[in-house]
Amino acid sequence: MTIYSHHDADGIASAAIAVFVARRLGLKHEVRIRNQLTYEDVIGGEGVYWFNDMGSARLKDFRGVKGVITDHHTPVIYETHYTENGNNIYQFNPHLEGMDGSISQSGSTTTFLFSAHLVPEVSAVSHLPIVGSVGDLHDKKFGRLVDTDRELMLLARGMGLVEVKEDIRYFGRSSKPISYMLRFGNDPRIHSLYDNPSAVADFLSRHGVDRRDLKTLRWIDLDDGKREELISDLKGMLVREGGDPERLTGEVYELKSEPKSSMVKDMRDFSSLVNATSRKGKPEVGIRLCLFERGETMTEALQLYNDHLESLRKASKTLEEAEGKSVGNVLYYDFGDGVQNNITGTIATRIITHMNVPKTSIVMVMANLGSMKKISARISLELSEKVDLSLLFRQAATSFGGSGGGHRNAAGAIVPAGKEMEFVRMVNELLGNLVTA
Ligand SMILES: [Mn+2]
Repeated sequence: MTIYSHHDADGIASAAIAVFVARRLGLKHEVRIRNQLTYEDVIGGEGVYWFNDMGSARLKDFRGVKGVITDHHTPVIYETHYTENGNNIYQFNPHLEGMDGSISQSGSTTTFLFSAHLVPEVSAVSHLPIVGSVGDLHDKKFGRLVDTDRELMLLARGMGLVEVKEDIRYFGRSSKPISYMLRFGNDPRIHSLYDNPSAVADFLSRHGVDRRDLKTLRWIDLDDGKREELISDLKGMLVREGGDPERLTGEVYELKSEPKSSMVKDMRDFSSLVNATSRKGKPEVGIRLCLFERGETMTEALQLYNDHLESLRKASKTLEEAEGKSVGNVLYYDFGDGVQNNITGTIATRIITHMNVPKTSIVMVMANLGSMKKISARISLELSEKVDLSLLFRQAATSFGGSGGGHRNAAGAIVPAGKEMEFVRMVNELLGNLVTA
């Protein structure tokens, strides 16, 4: 069996579930992790294929493939059994059930649901859908996982794999010092602390944190009482600034098997570690982490994580110097060869999260990919209520001989190099038609 999967945390968690299933069934298997499926990838050969967290957007390009797609990206064909063009494919996707795959059911949740029918013992890795769901930010809108993602989270809790807590939802509870967490915590943003290290230091020493511990003390090192004290002060600040204090706290998930000292005790931290292994070209390390390997695997993963952070730091430097250009409601950055072409999505997320982009804009980040241009885009949750970015991207990209798709609020495309400006103009026009319609 050939297992294909997407290159982010959701894809790696899905691949790990598929590997678990293949091992249980005694199937020989090979794993291929992709940023985007190539035309060769979707031409079937000998044996069975299993596409995870990808495939649905490309079903029309499949030829002679036997196998299964477990995905949550917007499909091009709404059929569970697809037999055209010599294919024999079973497609499982929440969109076929009338659910929104961008919030209710991640790729790894879909892979897990399918797997549970084949191999019930897969519940031994029921923490993995959480890794994928939080990796895809499915807990962002409501401050907790919902719908099918939630059902599997409750299963993992029942299996004793994870613990669910009500706590602060800023990123880095176990991987970053509190000083970093509060400095860059952004949802909701506390203006008097945001990107203001001395204000953060004052805040923490007011609460009895020794200045010498500022660079090391993590949120999960604090006892419950201290955490509550900080949260109530932070909420007070939000109230005074006219922010939304309710958004500060919500559900967080912890891996029970990790010691408290672990930097990936918090599952969003775990998910970003898994993501980093893949972005740095070693997804097999992430898959092994997902399947409970530690020791040298963890050491290697942490090294890859540091390398990944370094790439992101370089990218944000490039970003600081770069100037976004606008065409109508599209704000785009073309980095050419200046950034790794598999982190354009990460950069686009960063721009829409941390820079003051109008809620009506589409943010696009471009990088070179051989003779093609890789384009990642994000829109605000508000705009995604009105517009499905995955459809815009697919329509525009295919009209230039490229491919595109994704989710309502996050999408990507690959178009022939030189066509990117026409692509930008077309997306802006399609957006205009939809918003004014
Ligand atoms: Mn996904």
